[in-house]
Amino acid sequence: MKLRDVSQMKNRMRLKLRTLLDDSPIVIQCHDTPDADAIASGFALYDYFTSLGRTVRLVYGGPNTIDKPNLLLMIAALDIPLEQVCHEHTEGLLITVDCQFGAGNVSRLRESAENIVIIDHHRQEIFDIPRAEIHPKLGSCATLVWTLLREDPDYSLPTQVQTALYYGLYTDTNSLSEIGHPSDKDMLESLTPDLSLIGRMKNANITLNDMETAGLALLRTSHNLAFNYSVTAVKPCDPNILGFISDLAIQVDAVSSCVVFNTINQGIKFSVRSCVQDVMANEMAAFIAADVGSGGGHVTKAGGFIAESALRLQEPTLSPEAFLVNRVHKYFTEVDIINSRSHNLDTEAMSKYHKRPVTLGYVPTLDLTESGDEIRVRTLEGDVDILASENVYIMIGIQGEVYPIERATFEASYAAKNAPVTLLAEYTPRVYLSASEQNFEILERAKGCVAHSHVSVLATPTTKPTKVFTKWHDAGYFAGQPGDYLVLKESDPHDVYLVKSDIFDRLYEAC
Ligand SMILES: [Mn+2]
Repeated sequence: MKLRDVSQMKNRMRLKLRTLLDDSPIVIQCHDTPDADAIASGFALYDYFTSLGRTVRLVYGGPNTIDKPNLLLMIAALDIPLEQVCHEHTEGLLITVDCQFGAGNVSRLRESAENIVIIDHHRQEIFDIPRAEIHPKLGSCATLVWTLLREDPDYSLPTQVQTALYYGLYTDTNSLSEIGHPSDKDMLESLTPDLSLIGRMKNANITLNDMETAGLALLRTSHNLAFNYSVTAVKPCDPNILGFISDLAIQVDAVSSCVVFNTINQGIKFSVRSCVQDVMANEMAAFIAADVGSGGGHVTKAGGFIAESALRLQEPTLSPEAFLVNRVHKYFTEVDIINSRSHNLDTEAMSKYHKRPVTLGYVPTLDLTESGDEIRVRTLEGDVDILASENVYIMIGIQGEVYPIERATFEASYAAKNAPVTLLAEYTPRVYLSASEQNFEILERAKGCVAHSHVSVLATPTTKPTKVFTKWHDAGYFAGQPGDYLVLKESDPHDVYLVKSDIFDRLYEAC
């Protein structure tokens, strides 16, 4: 199971837009009651296919005609040829964006599921369509479309398309505050949108009704005294209100983490904020949405979406509101917390393993730039800034984790190995050099190496969600799901860490 999952997560797209050019006409469909992200994603693909001379339509279905002022402004100012259709039969290739053909939030424009492509960033709920590019960890579908477009070097994005994609990400991540995925940041830095139009759309987003809804929601916030968290249910309104309320709630003295949510578009949208070290907002958001949606973002600000259809399968009798409140409480009560400096783990019950000689990657910093220059490496876990010097190398772990290492330590611990470096990572770390304004995937310059000695460790699979505060990293913790391995070095029982279940066998073998 695991290897397949990992290959699905690779950030290289399986779908190539060039392979879709034989089908004509092309119909691109947004979800019903489209939002800025769906419109932006559809518009970018529309522009791409029309630039290659194809006949394309951009449509949405459902009874609701777009009436939000920011969306009307977006469509008019960027000249987006979006049409509303009803029960129409469409010929040719049908691409659903920001939604999945057959799901409840998108009108069916086709009897059979033939000749369909899905491009989406929500949790997968449709499994019978082979050409589906679904990446739930991305902040917006716009990011996914941008990644696909970037693979075609002959296409350059017009300013209108750049503006649309920027605004799609902006609105889907609570004004960019809940961005967590490195691809979202890559896109943000590469785009040059029309900022004056973005400014006008920002200020046409919330209605007077939304403002009143926010006021009512604040009155009904519930607070948990034992764990200092608050939960606020908001009536249906613009999702940006959730960010506004949670930014306010987290400033309250007695609130150290908070969740604000409402029901929209076939699911629950929620925002998470935290101001304490033992609750990372992005990890809490992922916990809340586990198995029923997707969540992520920053350490202090995050958000997510729960699909109602997935929820109904798991908890047929529970209201979405009750489900969310239960999950939040579970987050605080059902987690094992291990502090590596003062744990009392039963090492007798753990099994002994050796580290396998796995090829890791490394790059001497002077191979990238001049001494004294700043190197930024973008990883799934965040950006890592390293100062280039003769004595600093960069290590690249098998899951794409990146950290600096002193040259002397490297030479004492590893031997260079002439072998390709392959990562089991959803995102290949990317190097940004400010001095030369270049950026590229780190594997383009990485060399292989293998650890000298076979280190032996004690390990055991976890049975609960687990947070480990390691001795190496004071700023936060590492979080694991049940089944991930708790590992400690035999030579140093205070060196405790977690290894994901899907790569444990690759890295360790039983003694
Ligand atoms: Mn979206």
